[in-house]
Amino acid sequence: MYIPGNDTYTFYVASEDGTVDMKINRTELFSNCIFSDPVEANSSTHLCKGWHNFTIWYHHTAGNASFVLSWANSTMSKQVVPDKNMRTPRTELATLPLNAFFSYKLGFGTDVSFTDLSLGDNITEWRWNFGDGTPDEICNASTNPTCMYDRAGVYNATLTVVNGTGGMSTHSELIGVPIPGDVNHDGKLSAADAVLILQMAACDIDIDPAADVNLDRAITSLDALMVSQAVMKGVNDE
Ligand SMILES: [Ca+2]
Ligand SMILES: [Ca+2]
Repeated sequence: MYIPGNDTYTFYVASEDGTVDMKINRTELFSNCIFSDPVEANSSTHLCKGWHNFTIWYHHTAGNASFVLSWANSTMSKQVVPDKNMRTPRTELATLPLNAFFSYKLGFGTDVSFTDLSLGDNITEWRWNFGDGTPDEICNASTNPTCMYDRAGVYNATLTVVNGTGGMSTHSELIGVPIPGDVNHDGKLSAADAVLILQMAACDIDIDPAADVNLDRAITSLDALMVSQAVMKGVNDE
């Protein structure tokens, strides 16, 4: 499901007789929620803008099958989740086709954290390749790994998922890992980077994890000093 912006979202499920189980990013939002009459239940969670793995089971027991999923956030009043926010059309949700997918986030230093967002029934293997020449990381459960790259660069990371019936799906993304300290992202260290890091350290705003040069997970004047020293050394070497 595509979430249009960072916010707290309330999901509403309205159903007739039946049981509903719903997960977002593998976290239960509704767990075996039982409806004995046409009723509505709701649950809230904070979500960031982007694609999220969304799974819903609806077991219908008696009467006319009906199921409606709605949502609301701080700026949007309750409405049915539009089809354009669904990767798979509603009518095809009975069997989930195998679809490898992940998101990633740049962290401190050269850390990149990955989030598995693959969809599909009966996935038996998740095979991560971080594109840096290290062997594939093979898991038999969904994981959200972190890769610490040796150096800055562009890496082609790939996730392959395999299901119990021999199906396979692959998703790749090019990941630009910045040079630690290169906070203006121009591919080199300069005095401008040191100034920006000092501003981050002083004001604690617009924090860029690439500013953490000494990898202590904090942005301080020491990081700016290290960038300055690297720049000075570059000048002296020339
Ligand atoms: Ca720079
Ligand atoms: Ca630091």
